Amino acid sequence: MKNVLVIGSTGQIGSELTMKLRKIYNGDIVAGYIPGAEPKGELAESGPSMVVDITNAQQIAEAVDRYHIDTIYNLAALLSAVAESKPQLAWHIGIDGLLNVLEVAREKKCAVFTPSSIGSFGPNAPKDGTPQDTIQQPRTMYGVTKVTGELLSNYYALKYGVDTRSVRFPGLISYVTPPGGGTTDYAVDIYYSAVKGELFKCPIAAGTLMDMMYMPDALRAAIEIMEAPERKLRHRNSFNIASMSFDPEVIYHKIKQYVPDFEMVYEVDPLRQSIADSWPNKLDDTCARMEWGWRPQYDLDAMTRDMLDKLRKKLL
Ligand code: AKB
Repeated sequence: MKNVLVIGSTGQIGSELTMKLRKIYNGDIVAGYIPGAEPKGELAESGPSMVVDITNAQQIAEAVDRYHIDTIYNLAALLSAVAESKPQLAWHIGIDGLLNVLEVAREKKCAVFTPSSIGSFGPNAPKDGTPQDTIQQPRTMYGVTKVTGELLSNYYALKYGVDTRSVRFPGLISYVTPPGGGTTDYAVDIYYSAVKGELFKCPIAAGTLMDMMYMPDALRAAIEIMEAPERKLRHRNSFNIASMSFDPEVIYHKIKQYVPDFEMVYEVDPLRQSIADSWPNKLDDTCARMEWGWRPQYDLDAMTRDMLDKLRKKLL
């Protein structure tokens, strides 16, 4: 049995992860949300939920006590482009919030998962085959909070024995809950345009490679890393994980194989482009493969077929 608190349960990852955790564990999987982002539908009906604002340590502690929580998934964050326009808020949620989670976890002996990102690197890291352990000098507030989060989580593991673990997520692609304010969001939006028969205006320039991943693989990674035997882990925060890397031309032509009339033009957004230019082209995920058996299941073709199929059912 496992009792899990998901903070940020109605966001892009949280909404799907909470449902998946409820399917595999028979304890209480608590959907933590902030007012204005209440769970709806199946997410609201299939298990407990309560207001848990990550910036409020008391609310986190109350949820942990009430449901005898043993694991916290901390998914509260601003995505990269939004974080650049609200850097103080990004820090407050990403780092002050994480400190609240870690303190509650220390006192109440919970394990903690806090995602990092490909955004935790920066222009000085090797761009191709970006190693697990390398220079992390991001120039975005998003990246700064991600590196700080990795270090802080490792500190709590070393100093207090808190079982903190995480992965560096690539851009995540899903047909369920849209992302908001990320640099990689174009790779989700492009499928919506293709299915709706609309011209897609791509905010990222041709030739810009970024790691991407289909949501089912990302959810599996978030669960498998927390279930991995601790003795096998040489790293904790955070593991590189990867499944595919492409630029807008590659995904456009892949979609066109299945939607021949689909058209795309470029309207590059300077903010998102500058962020993307500072990120890796492709991560090396050897350590995750060796230490806890990470293996992606979806490549670009399998993801594209599934996205188009699911979005047609959802939108048409
Ligand atoms: C973003 O684009 O901000 C995120 C990420 C890669 O961390 N999807």
